Amino acid sequence: MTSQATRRSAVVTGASSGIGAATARALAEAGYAVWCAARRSDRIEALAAEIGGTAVTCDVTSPESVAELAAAVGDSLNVLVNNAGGAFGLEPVAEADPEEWRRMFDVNVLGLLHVTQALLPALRAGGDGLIVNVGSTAGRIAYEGGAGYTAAKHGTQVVTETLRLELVGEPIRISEIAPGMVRTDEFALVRFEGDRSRADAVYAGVAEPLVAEDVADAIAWIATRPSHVNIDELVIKPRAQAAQHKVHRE
Ligand code: 8X3
Repeated sequence: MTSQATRRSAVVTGASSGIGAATARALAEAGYAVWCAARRSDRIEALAAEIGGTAVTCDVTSPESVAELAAAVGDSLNVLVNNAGGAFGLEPVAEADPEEWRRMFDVNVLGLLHVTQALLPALRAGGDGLIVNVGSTAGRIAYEGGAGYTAAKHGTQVVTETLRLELVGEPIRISEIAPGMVRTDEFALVRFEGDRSRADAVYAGVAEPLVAEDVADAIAWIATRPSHVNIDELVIKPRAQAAQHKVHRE
């Protein structure tokens, strides 16, 4: 067992549920000391206790809150998983609520910016850094009703590419993982403001959507490649999803 002092460290945002919680578990399993960051303290405290990590209550949309995360993490960090994000609403452009778009840009793009800016010094100091941004297939395509979310996730994608250009020559790898259909407890439920039947309809008839653990496993794989290997982007979908609109339903 590696001692705490020499263990590689990771921060996972949005660690209170879904892909974030599963990623925190997968990285702990891979030997990382994991900082579990999210707004819901009770959930991340339980998770941190389970995996031997540390909980830090953090709202990525608040620079002050993110500064507290950076202060807790300290001088050195190896892996940052910018996972906090989400979709709100599915209205066509003609009827979309600008406030929902603002919230989506806030969490999926500006949140990523705040956390990345705050933790870059520690990633540099760690000497072998990795940033994994959790994007989406929604950052590759367009679909009806999705413009606010797809615009935000295209933002995640382009910020990732830009960062890779800007940091070349530094000991920091930059990756994006872009999941398609992943059945988590909250993603669709949050999108439809708790409407269970609309949320369930997203996955109706799909025998095996991805689950959070599938994505977490891929993130842990990215993190455990040798330091000179940068996985630029990894698109991951269930076998039943050939393309955004081409989903096999039984
Ligand atoms: C989630 C994928 O298809 O709901 O990031 O936009 S989708």
